[in-house]
Amino acid sequence: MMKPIIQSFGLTFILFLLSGCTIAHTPAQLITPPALPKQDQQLWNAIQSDIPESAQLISPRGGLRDQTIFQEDLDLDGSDEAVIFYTEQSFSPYIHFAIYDYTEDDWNSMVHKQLEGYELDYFNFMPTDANKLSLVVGLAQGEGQTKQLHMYNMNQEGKKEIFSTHYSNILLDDLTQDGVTDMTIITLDRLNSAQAALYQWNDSKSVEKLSELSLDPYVNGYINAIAGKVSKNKRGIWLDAQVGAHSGTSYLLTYEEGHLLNVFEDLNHIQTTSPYPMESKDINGDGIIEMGYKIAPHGQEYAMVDTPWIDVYGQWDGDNGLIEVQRSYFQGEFIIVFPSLWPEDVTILEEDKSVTIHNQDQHTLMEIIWTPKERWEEKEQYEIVAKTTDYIYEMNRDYIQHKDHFKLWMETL
Ligand SMILES: [Ca+2]
Ligand SMILES: [Ca+2]
Repeated sequence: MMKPIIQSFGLTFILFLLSGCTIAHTPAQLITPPALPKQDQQLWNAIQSDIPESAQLISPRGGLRDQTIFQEDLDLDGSDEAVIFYTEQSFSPYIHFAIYDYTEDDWNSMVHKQLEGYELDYFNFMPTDANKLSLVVGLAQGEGQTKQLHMYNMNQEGKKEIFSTHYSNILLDDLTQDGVTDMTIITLDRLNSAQAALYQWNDSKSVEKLSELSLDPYVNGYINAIAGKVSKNKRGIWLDAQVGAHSGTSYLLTYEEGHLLNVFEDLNHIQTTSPYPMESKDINGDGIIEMGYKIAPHGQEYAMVDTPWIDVYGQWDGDNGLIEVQRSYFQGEFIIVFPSLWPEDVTILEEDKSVTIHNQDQHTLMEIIWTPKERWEEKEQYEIVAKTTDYIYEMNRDYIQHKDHFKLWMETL
């Protein structure tokens, strides 16, 4: 009985070290954990003595992911508070929540409560009243169930709920670009209604809805929602939905003159749909989020599963268009990012353990082959570009100048 507990604390302890709240360590230092600064060791002791032995700290699915202990000065009194969430699966499915306050040279439990949810879908801090931090907690009752957002302020009496709503996605950003964090809530009631609503803390000390926008409710669900820079000068949200049997569509939401705007809503000439859904992301590392869609190579419109799809990423031009920033081809374990000088109308020949890309004159632009490790032999015409657990990947030396355009998929994550 003791062993799993020790293991769970051990893992949590490492996550704690990695959480980077107030302590940062390089991986090399983690091999022999250094003594924690006194205040962090005290916090760890306070948590261990406060929560049940079988408790496991949990990290949220969205928001401040990959962390289990959240340290911030919530009330701006100059000393940190610490927030944790935990479950005790063997006793109850509910999530518990605790806040510790650093006073009189030690950590003291300030709030310790059971929450009305089984899964911690989202957690983040949002500056609200006089820049004090509110807690934004998203709880789910289980897969596919309604999710509920609770927003809390801390005061002497403990936590006070200042706002609550059901949601599909929560995005904290500064869409209005006034320097104040705002919150966009996406809600989808499939086949009935879908909305995006933008909220901001206002001078009369409450969460105010600045704008609301109707979205298409005929989608299966959102696979991804990401807020940030969406063009050189504009912040926004790319919302990626799955539609129909397998397709995807993406919406770009921005804030213009006091209103949320669905940028491409009436522009049928812009490709924001894809035969398979793709997640919007900053694909080229320029700090701006791009949306992705798949296209069939020139003349290769085969059955869905047989098509050697090309992934295209487009960046909003800030007006009515998308600027293509990257094309790539993905196969099993690797990605070929197309050099910008390649023509648009390439064809892709997929064979057993080889891929060849041609232009329309049948000139080869790249050739990749792969061989199971145990059968590999050196070949004069090919150069090894990557090795995985099972395969050795080689590129035809005639095209080796594009070596950097071949990437193992794992390395792009
Ligand atoms: Ca404080
Ligand atoms: Ca980008």
